[in-house]
Amino acid sequence: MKEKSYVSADEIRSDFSAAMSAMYREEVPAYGTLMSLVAQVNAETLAADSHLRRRLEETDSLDRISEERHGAIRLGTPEELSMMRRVFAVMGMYPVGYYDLSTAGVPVHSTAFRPVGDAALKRNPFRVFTSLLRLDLIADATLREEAAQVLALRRIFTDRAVELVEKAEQDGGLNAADAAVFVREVLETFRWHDRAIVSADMYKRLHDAHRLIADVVSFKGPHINHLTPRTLDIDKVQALMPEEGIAPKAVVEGPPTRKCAILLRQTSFKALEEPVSFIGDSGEWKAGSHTARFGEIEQRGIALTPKGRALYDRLLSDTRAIARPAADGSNAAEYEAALAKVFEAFPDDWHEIRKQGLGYFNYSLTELGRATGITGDTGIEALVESGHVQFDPIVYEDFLPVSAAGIFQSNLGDDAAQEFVASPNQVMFERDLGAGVLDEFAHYAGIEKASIEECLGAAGMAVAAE
Ligand code: OOG
Ligand code: NI
Repeated sequence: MKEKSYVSADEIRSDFSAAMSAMYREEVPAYGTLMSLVAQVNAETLAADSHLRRRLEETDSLDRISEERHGAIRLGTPEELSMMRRVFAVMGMYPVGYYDLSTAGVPVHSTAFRPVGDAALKRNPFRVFTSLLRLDLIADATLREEAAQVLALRRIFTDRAVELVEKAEQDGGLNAADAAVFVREVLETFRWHDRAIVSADMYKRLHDAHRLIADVVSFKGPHINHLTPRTLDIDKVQALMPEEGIAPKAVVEGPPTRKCAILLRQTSFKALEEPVSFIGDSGEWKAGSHTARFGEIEQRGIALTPKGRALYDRLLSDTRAIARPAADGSNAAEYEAALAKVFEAFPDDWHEIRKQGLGYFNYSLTELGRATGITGDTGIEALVESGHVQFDPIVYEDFLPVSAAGIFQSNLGDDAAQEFVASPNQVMFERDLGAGVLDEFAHYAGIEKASIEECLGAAGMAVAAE
């Protein structure tokens, strides 16, 4: 049984997210600039759109937005991944979804650790996109072996962090003092280290094989490589970024600008070239540089059903058949025009999206529904029709593989495009993780279903949801 003195996982997650944000802000000042810009644009958007403000307030989603962010890390070994899963579990974060990025020329596969369940998400939706390096995709066997040896020797978690994870698992939670130490100790794993654990020569060979391999293998730990605040108007932030001295990538990833936001739109600025030092021949440090950390912003829209997602995937691939965004941004206008045109086929009206079963919605009683009560043997559709029940889009909490690949690519540099044979391997990933990843669609469907049942229950009806 849980003792009262245990701190909730939600609270530990919130504290950790805040600590990570403070650390990254200090390490990468442009992140702080981006945060201020996003806060300003969000405030303006809400001031100009009272309907949006009211819906966010009434669905308890307004508070979470100013605190909302995701980060990303890249791990080197199965042991690191499975320990990371246990660390995140203490914070109420679970692996959702499987993303294969080998198709996009990036030798990793990934999941996102995030809270699951409506209440936890409302409290703090902190997520971490977590990739595992796939040494099996490296052609050079000698280099593969050397990289594996370096990775096998490093310890990315402090002893105290591991102890506290074990304690939390055994006791079913952490008290306030332990939780505070846990946050501080786990933060160490995400810290930037400017001293590499390899020589300049080895770094170069890893880098020549793939930039990402050098990033994962050469350092003491999986430094957080970006933290992404959530904006309510990504086009506006993208347009304002240059004024703040930040150059965004040429195109926004994901769907085009729309009235009804769907899924996820993201944009980033290029990774910084930062001074690091490598192990020299006789123990001295040798100066060099490494490029890994960047900034990103995102706007989140409605979670799509499998039918909606299939339509999205088809339209995105149709767009990319017309124009594929070039890394140097030279065809950005052409790509954006094609994207807007092709996506005209995706309804841009909440009623239509709902009617066609393309998105997930959260149902609640309207003022009328609350005032008059509901009688009779009516289903949810009739209640919507009669104005007793309203619906709000459920926010998409996950990621998109094509967008993620675009974000990776823009940070790997234009010369990094590389071909790998597409080889998704969810079975191997889950074995390394030590657990299955959750299915995002089932999760959204569950939230929608619960909201319908609550409406029908509130109406005192035993009618099953249609
Ligand atoms: C992760 C890139 C993917 C996103 O938001 O899609 C990502 C990485 O660069 O490690 O963060
Ligand atoms: Ni990201």
